[in-house]
Amino acid sequence: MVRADFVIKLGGSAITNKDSPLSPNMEVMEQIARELAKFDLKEKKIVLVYGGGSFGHFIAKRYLSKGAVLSPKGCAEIRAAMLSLAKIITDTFLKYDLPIFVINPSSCFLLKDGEIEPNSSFLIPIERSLQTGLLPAVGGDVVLDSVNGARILSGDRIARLIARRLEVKALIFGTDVDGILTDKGLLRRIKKGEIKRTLAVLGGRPGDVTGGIAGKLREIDSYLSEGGRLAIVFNITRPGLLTKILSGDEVIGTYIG
Ligand code: IP8
Repeated sequence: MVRADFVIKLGGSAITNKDSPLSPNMEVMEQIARELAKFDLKEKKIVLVYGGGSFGHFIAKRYLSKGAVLSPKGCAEIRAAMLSLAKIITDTFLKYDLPIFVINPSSCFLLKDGEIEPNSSFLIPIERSLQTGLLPAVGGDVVLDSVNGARILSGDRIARLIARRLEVKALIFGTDVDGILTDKGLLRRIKKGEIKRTLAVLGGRPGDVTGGIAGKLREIDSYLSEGGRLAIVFNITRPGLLTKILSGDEVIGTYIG
């Protein structure tokens, strides 16, 4: 069985400029690459998942109808936007000698009315790439659905599924905010049984087709119910925090589990 140490979700709000269509946040991407490059990936097994940000969400908004992407042209355009983002991430990480290896999500997952079809996830390429010393990366994307044609599969869901399968030490969500924020401020710790109560007091972010922070927390809830150990939500745009987490240190953020 293949195990990994961490699944890190690179939030679209961190690695792109969310208010500016098709605009990568190069400063943050470079900083993340610099921090990851400090680690020996043969020893620390990491899977990256990236969100759509101003690439995927910007295009998907035009084509979504009740959660489905009905137009073939829409599917192709969303894919194209996510491929552009994948290329930018790849080129940036390669500058730091990171052996990033982007894997196509629609070859790993199939949906049935928005849910992953039982026994249809094909994660062997991710496992093999880890064994080969690569840094596998999968993005949220448009994925084929046997009922609706195609739907958006969020990076948060992908991150949860991969983290469970590889039994990671922590499922890490790098965002552009300090963690789970309510009107009372930052929640430093959420116990497994408190997630539903927290969800009731959360607001959403406009322009996100996959549920924003509440969607993230729902995935974390499922992840922990399925036996996952720990999820961390933190601000990956703050230099040094990713390095600390990967080194086993605690940082400002929300620890859930
Ligand atoms: O940003 C959604 O992934 P997320 C990707 O992780 C698209 O929710 C294509 C909108």
